[in-house]
Amino acid sequence: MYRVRTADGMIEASLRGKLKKGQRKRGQRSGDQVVIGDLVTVGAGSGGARVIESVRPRRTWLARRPSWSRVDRVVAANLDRLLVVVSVGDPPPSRFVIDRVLVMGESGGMGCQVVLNKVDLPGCSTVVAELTRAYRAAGYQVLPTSAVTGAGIEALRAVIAAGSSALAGPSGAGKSSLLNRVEAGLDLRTRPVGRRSRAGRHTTVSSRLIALSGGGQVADTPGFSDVGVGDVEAAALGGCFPEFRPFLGLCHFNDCTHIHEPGCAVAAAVASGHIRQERHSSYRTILEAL
Ligand SMILES: Nc1nc2c(ncn2[C@@H]2O[C@H](COP(=O)(O)OP(=O)(O)O)[C@@H](O)[C@H]2O)c(=O)[nH]1
Ligand SMILES: [Mg+2]
Ligand SMILES: [Zn+2]
Repeated sequence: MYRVRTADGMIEASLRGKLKKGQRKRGQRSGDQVVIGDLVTVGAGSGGARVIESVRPRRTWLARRPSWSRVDRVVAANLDRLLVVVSVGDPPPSRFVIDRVLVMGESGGMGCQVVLNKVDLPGCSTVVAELTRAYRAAGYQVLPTSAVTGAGIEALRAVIAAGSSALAGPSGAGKSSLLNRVEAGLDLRTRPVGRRSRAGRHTTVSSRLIALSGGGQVADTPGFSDVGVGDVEAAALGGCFPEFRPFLGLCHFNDCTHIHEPGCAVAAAVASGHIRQERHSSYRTILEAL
């Protein structure tokens, strides 16, 4: 059953049988999947039941690759932005993980921002300053926050007050804690880092789009921590790095992979400091995995 928001309030609807065979197009519906954020039309079925009759093509999508699968699953559709949340300590941040999740958001057409959480932790100021500099240079807004002291929460609330957002990032980064801080009474479950058993991780099975009292909607989808990059073609990967974009198309070879080719404008931009070495390393690692 799906809960559908209509002009007359929330209703419950099931999926019409013939809808269940979706086309296999990147980011679009496949199998029997209708996900949070999908725009649907609902009609009357037999006995007063409501039935989802059609699903609009998706404007954006958020896909993840479950660790046990080779196929991506879209977990949310039509969201405006992806907030990539990492903690600046406990667990320590990984540049590669940030880049990987950013690629996931970029490839799904969402606007992305970086949230650096747990800035209350002692001794983190160097890391905060470094990450802030690096991701601003890449073209992203960077927001330092603490769910403990409340630092940056007002700014975070303002960011998500318009449109719809999802928070993604490693387990333990503080995504649920941040949302609880943004919206009193939300009461999402939070768990201490290191007390996470595999068995307990996927106990929530439903996803929902939460309407916030200050405006905006946030996706609450379980199991976001195992994010793997999928749903991006190797040739499109460079475009998922905003600071690469001015140089794409300027390489000597049309099919340049921006790794080893002579006359590569991206490599030249790395050499001249316009693109940071670490970001290019992440690009290379992700490309190899693809
Ligand atoms: N020191 C500190 N701890 C935090 C902060 N935010 C979350 N935590 C703690 O980090 C752990 C993981 O938080 P949780 O919200 O469950 O992370 P999630 O897996 O990303 O949803 C919990 O023990 C939280 O209390 C923060 O800003 N500062
Ligand atoms: Mg959580
Ligand atoms: Zn190139």
